[in-house]
Amino acid sequence: MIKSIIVLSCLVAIVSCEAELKVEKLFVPEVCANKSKNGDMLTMHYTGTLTDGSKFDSSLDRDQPFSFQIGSGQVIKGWDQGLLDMCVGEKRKLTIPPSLGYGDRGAGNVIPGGATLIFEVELLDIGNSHPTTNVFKEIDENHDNQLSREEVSEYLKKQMVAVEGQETEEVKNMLKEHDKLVEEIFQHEDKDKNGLISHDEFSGPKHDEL
Ligand SMILES: [Ca+2]
Ligand SMILES: [Ca+2]
Repeated sequence: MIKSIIVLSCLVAIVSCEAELKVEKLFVPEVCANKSKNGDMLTMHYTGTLTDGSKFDSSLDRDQPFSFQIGSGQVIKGWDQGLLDMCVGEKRKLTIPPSLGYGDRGAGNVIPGGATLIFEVELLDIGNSHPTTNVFKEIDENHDNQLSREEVSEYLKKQMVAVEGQETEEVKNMLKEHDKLVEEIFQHEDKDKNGLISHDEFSGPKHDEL
């Protein structure tokens, strides 16, 4: 009787041990003013592999970072738990048991059921939880409730760099086309053609609460 209880508790221990998420810090930047917490919008690069080393997905191959809100169930549990308290620029290796990944079902035809997932991730940016609220206010540097060409231009440049994180061909082309883009925006938004986009004219998100 006692023997079987010990065996049972050992089994439980093995199961819970296997179900543990492993987080290895591969790189931690010296300067870290802000650490990720639940509700933050995180922008990451990641590469996911199975335990046999085969790669099933990587944002690097697409050259397109991935953004999501942490702690809201948008991603697998292993990510929600394993990417907390992380600095911008930090790199981690997550070893995620199936219970915190895609479970017994797997995902698509790339992740078999019961797979342990290994992710190498880099945190590129931590944003606030409502990145789309009041873009007008964000663009309006001098708070005069009008958007000038300079303000729109600066904002677009910031967005491009923030999204890509680095100067890719795409960003270079966009920067080249940048003046044209600003003109297009003004043609569309500056209804009375006075060279400024007023709060009423602006068609993007401009309210504090959606
Ligand atoms: Ca302004
Ligand atoms: Ca106007």
